[in-house]
Amino acid sequence: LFSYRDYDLGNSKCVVFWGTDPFASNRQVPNVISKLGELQKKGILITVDPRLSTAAAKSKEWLPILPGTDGALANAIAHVLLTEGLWNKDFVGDFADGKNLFVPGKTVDPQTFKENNTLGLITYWNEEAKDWTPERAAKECRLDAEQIRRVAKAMGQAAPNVIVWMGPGVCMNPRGTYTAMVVHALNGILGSVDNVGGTHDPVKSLSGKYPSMDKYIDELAKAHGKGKKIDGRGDLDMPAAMKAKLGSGVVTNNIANYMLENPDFVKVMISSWTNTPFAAADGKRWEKALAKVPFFVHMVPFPSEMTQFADIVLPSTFNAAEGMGAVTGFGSMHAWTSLQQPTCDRIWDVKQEENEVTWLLAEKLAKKGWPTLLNYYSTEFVDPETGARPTNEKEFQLITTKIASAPCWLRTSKPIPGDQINGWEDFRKRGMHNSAHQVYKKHWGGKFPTPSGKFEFVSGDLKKVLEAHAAKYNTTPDKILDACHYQAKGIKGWMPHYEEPLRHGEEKQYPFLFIDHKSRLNREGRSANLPWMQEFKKCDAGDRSWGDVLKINPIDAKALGIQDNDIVEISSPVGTIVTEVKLWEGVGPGTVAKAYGQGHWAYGQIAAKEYGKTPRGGNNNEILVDDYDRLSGTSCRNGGFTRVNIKKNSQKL
Ligand SMILES: Nc1nc2c(c(=O)[nH]1)N[C@H]1C(S)=C(S)[C@@H](COP(=O)(O)OP(=O)(O)OC[C@H]3O[C@@H](n4cnc5c(=O)[nH]c(N)nc54)[C@H](O)[C@@H]3O)O[C@H]1N2
Ligand SMILES: Nc1nc2c(c(=O)[nH]1)N[C@H]1C(S)=C(S)[C@@H](COP(=O)(O)OP(=O)(O)OC[C@H]3O[C@@H](n4cnc5c(=O)[nH]c(N)nc54)[C@H](O)[C@@H]3O)O[C@H]1N2
Ligand SMILES: [Mo]
Repeated sequence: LFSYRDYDLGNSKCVVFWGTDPFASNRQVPNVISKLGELQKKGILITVDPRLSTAAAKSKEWLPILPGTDGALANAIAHVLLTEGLWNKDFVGDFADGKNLFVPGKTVDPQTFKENNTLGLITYWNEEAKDWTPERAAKECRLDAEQIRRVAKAMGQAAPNVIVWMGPGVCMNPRGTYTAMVVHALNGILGSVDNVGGTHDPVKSLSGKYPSMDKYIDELAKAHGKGKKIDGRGDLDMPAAMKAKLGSGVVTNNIANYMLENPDFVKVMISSWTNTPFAAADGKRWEKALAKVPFFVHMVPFPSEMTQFADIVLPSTFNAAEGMGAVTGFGSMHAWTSLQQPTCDRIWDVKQEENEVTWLLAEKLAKKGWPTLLNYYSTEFVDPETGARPTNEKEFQLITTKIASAPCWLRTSKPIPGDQINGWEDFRKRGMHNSAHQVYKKHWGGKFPTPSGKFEFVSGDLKKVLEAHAAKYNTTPDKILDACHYQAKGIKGWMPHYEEPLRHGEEKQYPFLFIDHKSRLNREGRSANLPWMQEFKKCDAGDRSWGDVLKINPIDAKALGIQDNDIVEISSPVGTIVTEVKLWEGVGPGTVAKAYGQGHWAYGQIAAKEYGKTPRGGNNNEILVDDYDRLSGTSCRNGGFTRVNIKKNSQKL
């Protein structure tokens, strides 16, 4: 659940884009665009998004859901699939005598149903889905019951060649774990898990392991390595149980909170490729926290907001053109390892942070009388091809890259799965290794990575995690759930169910739900300093070039006396930004949407109107509240978890 999945788009008859817009963001935009024509011809596209996204514009059905209510819709779709007998019998199983006993509002005796690859379907029906009629969900989600029924039937008819593509719009909110479970449960009911034209646990890419550093770590470091982490993971109110392991999720945005509460704790901080004051929700906290760090080193190719707080800037390679390393990824039913290699000579004296700066730091430490790190690097790291050991940062960069990619190109007695590559020089020329094609039904027949080996509607791992966490704090799973702001009690704590959305801000004071979305031509918080990005900003549906607009429904605009191009203040419980307005029917009344990416105050001459002073547009992260889905440790940005107030402003931008 807690990772990206892969999708067999080429064989699908129905794709549901749910809280994701892969024609504009996500991992393989050109690939998804290239499949659009075929998908429209062969099947049906459905989008669940409170905003008219690119996917919504290209889909046959758009369900403009009220933010954060996705769990109710998923329950209703499950309800229709089960009552209409549209579940996939092959994957799920069937009633012993073949007669469908799923009747709205009626419980089913578990003895009467024989499950194949799933566990707990009847519990999910009895505890949850039986009461979620399309009419009930339509009210909760502000949708049309007939549309819900129609969409559910279309999904059921295409099963098992269906994809329910669940994205951050579903899960990146304070109760996202359970919403994610209900939405993904549909893939189970439809039998699309691991199936042709369905959704997949991605293939693993080939990568090599760095040598163990165990021998080089002294007792003190070992003990401290196991100590409390300042991001709060593993705390009572932050299980952060990624991959069902307690305290394994990294809760980056929460670090600022610890730093503010313990201002003398962090003495030295070194950071690469980050811009938390801009990119993290309620980023102002980061500005305050960073200002107090006695010694902060930022390793970046150009200055950003975060760099304004640095004591030293170590100019780094611009990795796409100057760096070297092995990068892994997946998509289109394959995984790959690609070799990032320099495409030009370095103009300035810059270093790659991970495999050059680390070596140079080790050398300096050795000169000061601490040789351990350098010993580790120069003894244990061996070129898998030549057997050479590194003697400087350049050689270290090459050898670490070769170790990390060796399984792709190093010929041994065992065959290499996927692309056949003959040694390092061949790999260097090709630049990448592709895995073999994904295997279908790889977890069917008891091989799911769950305690039962089945696709679990009632999760054994989540139960274990909650019980272990409760035991650690001498309390009960119910109390843990409460401390983490979930509504679940008892068995609901480890099964898919609907939770009312948690929203920050009083409705009276902040009447609008804020919808944050990515910008087509952005890379996260970067890109805003490119003139062409500004020139083509209008590629984001509803947006304007060189601008930053708040998109508001004309009905709301009229009530507020707001017209197109007016300037408004958008306020939330944590901050206020000022932008232009666009009247747009791509958002429903009571909700407003704005792309993330503008509002830089220190990011070059173009991104900011006046460097260091006046931003161009407003940064969404100045109004988004800092909160988490605490079971996973995920930070929130979707689901309408932040309420805002809109006020007309007489100033001109
Ligand atoms: N409101 C809102 N906030 C979001 C998101 C959203 O959708 N909405 N998306 C979130 C997501 S998914 C992510 S992943 C995070 C990303 O957040 P961050 O990881 O903080 O990423 P960026 O904002 O892109 O900032 C990266 C910084 O690295 C530097 N940099 C650029 N290229 C290089 C390079 O080649 N080498 C080095 N060393 N440095 C470089 C630049 O100074 C740049 O400012 O943002 C999150 N923030
Ligand atoms: N163009 C572009 N592509 C990118 C990036 C980028 O910055 N720009 N960043 C890359 C990175 S680091 C990441 S993590 C991926 C992320 O890519 P995805 O995983 O696809 O996620 P997002 O683009 O954040 O999409 C979130 C969607 O959820 C919708 N949404 C908001 N609230 C709700 C809700 O309550 N319910 C529903 N159903 N939907 C809701 C938003 O309108 C938006 O369409 O993209 C990557 N690709
Ligand atoms: Mo991301």
